[in-house]
Amino acid sequence: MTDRLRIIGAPMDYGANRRGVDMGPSAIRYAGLSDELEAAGVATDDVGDLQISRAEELDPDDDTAGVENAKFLPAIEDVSTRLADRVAQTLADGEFPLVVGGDHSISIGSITGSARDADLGAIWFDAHADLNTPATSPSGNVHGMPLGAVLGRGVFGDLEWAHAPQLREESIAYVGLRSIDERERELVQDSEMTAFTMSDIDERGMTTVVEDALEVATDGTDGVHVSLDLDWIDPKEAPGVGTPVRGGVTYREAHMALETLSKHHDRNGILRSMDVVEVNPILDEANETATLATELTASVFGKRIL
Ligand code: HAR
Ligand code: MN
Ligand code: MN
Ligand code: MN
Repeated sequence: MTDRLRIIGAPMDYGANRRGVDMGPSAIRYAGLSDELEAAGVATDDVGDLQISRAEELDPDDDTAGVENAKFLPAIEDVSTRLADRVAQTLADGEFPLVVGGDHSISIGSITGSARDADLGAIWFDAHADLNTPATSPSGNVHGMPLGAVLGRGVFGDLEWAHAPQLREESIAYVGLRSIDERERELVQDSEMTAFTMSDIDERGMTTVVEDALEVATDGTDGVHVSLDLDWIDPKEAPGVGTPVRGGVTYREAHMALETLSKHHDRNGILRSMDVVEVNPILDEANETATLATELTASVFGKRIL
């Protein structure tokens, strides 16, 4: 794979249920992301982090956006707008945007930027569906709402771009779903999205499921956004996440999945943008989760044994 990769740090934890994911970009860099990617043969530019105020400086209940039950929404709007511009600029410069988070609400900005000049598909590697809106969220945490946001379902107040869908439901596939709110189950079932749960992986095997997800995300699109939430992986192997859910994918399955993406990308250049989210080093032992995030990212971009 020949893309030049631009690493953009998004140390934001406004959308999470607890502090610590704002340290994700540091933890992932410390785990050796650039070196791993360079060793895989990919040229990387690390452009540092977006400027993001610490959560303590803000009021979580600020509702100047005119929306209730969405904590830190005005701040998340601001970061999303800036991140979208960064991602769109990266693509315009001919580089591949790799956004390192941060909680999963950063995907709102990554996807919006990546979809600006393209029809985008997405593969969502996650235990969770992240399809809530303020009207359905049991927590008010925006990391449970990024897909609701980019589908234009009214997560944001009067922010203009946030009312139009950034991509089509038919072009989105979940892989590894295993924790869903009751209201969200209906939202997923009533949508045109494709959901591969952990049971699908158990029954059909990871490679087949990822091939099918790629089919969904590439059909009629110009490229695919990969969103990798580390809580997709079993907490035994990825303990440093804010919302661990047992019964996740194994270390080997995770590598197999991302190597499958890599093989397809080598052939057809299908990938357009990626984010790596929800790494919380405070909850971790010896930076294990960030290290895994780094290895998996290198797998996507061509790391091979032989
Ligand atoms: N569905 C729950 C909520 O909306 C929990 C969301 C947890 N989200 C993440 N992202 N960690 O996948 O509050
Ligand atoms: Mn998520
Ligand atoms: Mn578009
Ligand atoms: Mn999750």
